[in-house]
Amino acid sequence: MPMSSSIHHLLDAVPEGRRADVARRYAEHGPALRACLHSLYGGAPDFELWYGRLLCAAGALHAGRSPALAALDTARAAQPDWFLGQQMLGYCAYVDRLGGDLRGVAQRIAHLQELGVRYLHLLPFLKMREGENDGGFAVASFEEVDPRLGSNADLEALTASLRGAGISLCADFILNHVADDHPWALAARGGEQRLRGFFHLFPDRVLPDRYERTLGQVFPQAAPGNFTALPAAGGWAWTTFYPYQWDLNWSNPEVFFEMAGALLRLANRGIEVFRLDSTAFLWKREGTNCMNQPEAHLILQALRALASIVAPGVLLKAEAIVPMRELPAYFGQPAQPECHIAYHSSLMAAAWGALAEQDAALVRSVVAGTPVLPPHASWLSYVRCHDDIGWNVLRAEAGEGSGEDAQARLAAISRFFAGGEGGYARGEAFQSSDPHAAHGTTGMAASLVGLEGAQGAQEEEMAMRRLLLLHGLALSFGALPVLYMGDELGQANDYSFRERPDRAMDSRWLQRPQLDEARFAARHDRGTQAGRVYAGLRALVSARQRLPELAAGAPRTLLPASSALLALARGPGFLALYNFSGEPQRFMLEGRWRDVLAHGALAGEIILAPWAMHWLQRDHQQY
Ligand code: OTU
Repeated sequence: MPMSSSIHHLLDAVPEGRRADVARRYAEHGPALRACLHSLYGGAPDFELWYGRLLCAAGALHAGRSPALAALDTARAAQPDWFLGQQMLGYCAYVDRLGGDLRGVAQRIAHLQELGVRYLHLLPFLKMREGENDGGFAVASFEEVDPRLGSNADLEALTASLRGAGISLCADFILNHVADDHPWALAARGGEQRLRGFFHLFPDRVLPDRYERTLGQVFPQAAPGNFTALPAAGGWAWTTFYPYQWDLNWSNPEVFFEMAGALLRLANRGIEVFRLDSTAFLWKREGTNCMNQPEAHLILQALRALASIVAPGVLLKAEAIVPMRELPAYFGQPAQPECHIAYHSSLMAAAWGALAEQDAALVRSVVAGTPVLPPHASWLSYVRCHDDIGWNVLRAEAGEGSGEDAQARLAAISRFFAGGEGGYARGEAFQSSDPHAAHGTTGMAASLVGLEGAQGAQEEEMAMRRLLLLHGLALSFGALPVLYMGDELGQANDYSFRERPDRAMDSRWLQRPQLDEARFAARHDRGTQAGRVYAGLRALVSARQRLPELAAGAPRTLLPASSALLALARGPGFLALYNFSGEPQRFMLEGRWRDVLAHGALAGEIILAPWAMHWLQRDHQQY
């Protein structure tokens, strides 16, 4: 279809004053949009009609953008680097645990500002499945906020207040699956053909068994296998995660149409960043693990192109917990961009691994192998999140050099964090009772670094150093760093999930506590553990804000150092040193440096205390 005839579909509903802008954006991103969608769905006989319908809907969705959001679109388009600066800092929390509900979250804005937060990721808050719902990752409606957490009006009020405070709201967009009580799943169960086509449903085990030969398992204990029997409806549904999370069939253009609309309607409520959940799993192909398929990337590129036309202020973030070599694809190509941001889960896992091994080798290998990103894109760095630390992303790095079997090496790390080897950690092995397998580790950061179990001031000091070391790396790596709620106060594991039958089988609940009000109230009191953690973290955040070398795009280099030590330079003017071991480490500085945290001048050989870190800025003063 020639451009001229498609553009009138798009512009029809767009108000006069915004048409030129939208037309210009379509000229820029329309070709990629069409090309991706044509590769995915061009075989359908009514493709042209469908594409026209999609553009009509897109125009109407753009028309639905408020003046404030349209202004944001313009501002972001003029400054596409807005999220890459060293002032950018994220914070991630569950709505109920941070503030009870969305209105309560608005009451926490001052706290977020005190921390320097500019980006708030609220874990799923859309209407969720009744009963078990994987912490909201089983969505029953993309169109309404869960009534327990508030209303759509509350969401719009919250995004407006956050925007006023300079904080962008990030929300999960769970696009791989819906809850089994989502109206689409209910209709499919009831036999409605159109909706059956939204899912991967099978009459018997023939195809499921063939797929299973090459599929992995995300929750091998709590939800083994990838297919769920539907006794009433007959047959089987593809359910990669829990049995009540039905995978959507993205090879159906109607799924794309509905999901793209859902995303853009949420954007019109003021959500600025979408965490695209489980992006790796969107496309199925027999004989593969059904992850990272080329078509999954085409879907994401099409969503990006559509958002760039309709709501260019919006950012897309890939949550693909996959080996590092698979990650660059999630950023796309300069001519066909995909996501703006992607989780660097290899860096996160490697930092924990290095701590367990008291050797920086794993993290060095990840830093060295981290590809340079296209412009206007960023990694997301983090210490902990609501999920487990998945060890399998590190298989390639763990197999390097050591001569040891990668699996055995990762399993040893996993055992360490489960409290083995007489160590300080108080975590658990996730979804694995086999001591030789490494799946994941759960637990709050404070518990994993030994703060929970620390006896006396000396042990607490060492645990605190380990906690700040990990935060220091996340903050200095060159990424959008995201703090996990409770970590700023050194909150420990929450063991109460064991008493709840709907949660007991999933130890990720260990790291999902309520915000501890007592610790929160004591955050400015350095006489308390919470106060000491908070002060240490804030010192790192405020130092970072003053260091343009720590922006996401600035170059990073590894300097030679002893094996336990990570020496990470950011350009010629900044050097971060991290001692991952309990033994002092020597390092030879070239030239004169200033310690930006301890405020002293340094030169020549320095000795890093156990688990100590330094942030150094080159001293240009002449002596
Ligand atoms: C994501 O996670 C979410 O972050 C989890 O909280 C959800 O349970 C899951 O999707 C289903 O919606 O596969 O690519 O190993 O790292 O489940 C990302 C556990 C995922 C998570 C994994 C994950």
